[in-house]
Amino acid sequence: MATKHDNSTVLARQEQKLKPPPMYQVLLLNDDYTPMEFVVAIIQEFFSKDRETATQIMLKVHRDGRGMCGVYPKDIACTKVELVLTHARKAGHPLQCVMEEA
Ligand code: TYC
Repeated sequence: MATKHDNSTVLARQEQKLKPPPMYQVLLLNDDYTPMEFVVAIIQEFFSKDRETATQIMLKVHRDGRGMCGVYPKDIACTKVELVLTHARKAGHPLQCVMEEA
C-alpha cells in the first residue's frame, strides 16, 4: 500500500536527489602547424574572448600543450567542439579541440 507524505516531505526528497547537470570544459590542443593568429581568431569568435585574453589562452596552449577556452553544459560544449573543428578543417589546419567533464 502507498505511504502518504505531505508535500513538503516529497519536495525535500526530490531536491536532495536533483543534481546540477554536469559541465564540460572545452580545450584546445597544441600542434606544430596551425598559425597562432588563426587560433587567436578562433578563441575570440567561438568563445567570446577579447583579443588579449584569446592571445593568453593561445600562448598557454602553445606552451603547455593544452588550454581551456570555456565551461559549458554538454550540448553547448559539443557544438563548440564541432564548430571549431569544422572551421579549422575548412581552413586546412590540424587544430584539435576536445571536451572533458569539468
Ligand atoms: N604551436 C602553434 C604554432 O607554433 C600555435 C598553436 C597554438 C597551435 C595553439 C594550436 O591550439 C593551438 N604555430
